[in-house]
Amino acid sequence: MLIGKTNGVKGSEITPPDVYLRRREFLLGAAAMGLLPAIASPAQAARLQAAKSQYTTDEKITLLDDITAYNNFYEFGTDKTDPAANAHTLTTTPWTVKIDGLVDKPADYALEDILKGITLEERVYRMRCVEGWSMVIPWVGFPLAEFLKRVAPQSSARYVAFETLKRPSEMPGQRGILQPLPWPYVEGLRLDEAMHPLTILAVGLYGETLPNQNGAPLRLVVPWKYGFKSIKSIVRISLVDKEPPTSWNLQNKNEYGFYSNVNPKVDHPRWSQATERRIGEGGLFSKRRETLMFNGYGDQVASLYSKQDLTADF
Ligand SMILES: Nc1nc2c(c(=O)[nH]1)N[C@H]1C(S)=C(S)[C@@H](COP(=O)(O)O)O[C@H]1N2
Ligand SMILES: [Mo]
Repeated sequence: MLIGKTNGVKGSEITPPDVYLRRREFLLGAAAMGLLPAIASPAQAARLQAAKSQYTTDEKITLLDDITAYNNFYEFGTDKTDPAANAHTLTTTPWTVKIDGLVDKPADYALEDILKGITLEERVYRMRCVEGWSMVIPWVGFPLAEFLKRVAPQSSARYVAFETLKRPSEMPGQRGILQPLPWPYVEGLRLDEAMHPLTILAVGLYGETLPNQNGAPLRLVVPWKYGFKSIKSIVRISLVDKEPPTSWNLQNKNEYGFYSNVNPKVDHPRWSQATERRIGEGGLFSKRRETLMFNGYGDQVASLYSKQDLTADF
């Protein structure tokens, strides 16, 4: 994975947390009154709940301007600032997600139909990039398990494969001669990981519709794994019986495994994974934080891997 420039974080255009909180109150209120068309539809927005639960960290939330200005989304370029500069060209309506493979209800689902009857929740998750930085992001989304149950996986299904849009006309990173990854971007989870209550599909952040650079209109969020597992702008979800290919593993199998659980004790071949830099915390010279096993979600997910050697299954 390319290590991009580290000086792209904007500190000037900040949204102070108290302004965000007030705005969020407003947004949730507006949503309840049906005034907010931002998240999918007013009816959806009305169901948005700010859930305080075991799935929400109370760590300081990263500023909106950092979450939307410092991104990885190689379809729009490999620099951290490229997605914010280029992703506005992506058309996200209409949006269809193909569900296929080992399911009883395969279909091309319109995003609105996926969201029908679903309660959106806000969940504040720590996110850790394999490159050594982290953020705390207030996602708006719903458990992937809820949607998977609706499409009825067959008993032979063992894994879930995900695919991002491939549309070179709107994705400059997919044009030209030198491309950093094979397209479409693909990812995968074991079925038990996909069904885990921490695993969500996100449609928004900071109480608003997902910005394009963060993976609009629908992206996966798996907070105990390195960021690249959280695939953006999903157009296909397939239930399969074998471990599916994943983009970074295809690009370099010695550096990126299928599991990619955050693990301070298993270093990347070219750098340590023991510490991280929290985006927004005083820039390059501020103290790095210790990285936590499973990104701090060990109590909830360690049991999924009790029979595995995580040095071999990295
Ligand atoms: N389709 C797609 N999904 C992707 C990526 C990508 O390049 N393309 N980058 C991944 C990586 S490496 C990270 S760290 C996260 C970043 O998500 P964020 O920009 O919302 O913080 O998205 C992940 N999902
Ligand atoms: Mo990442």
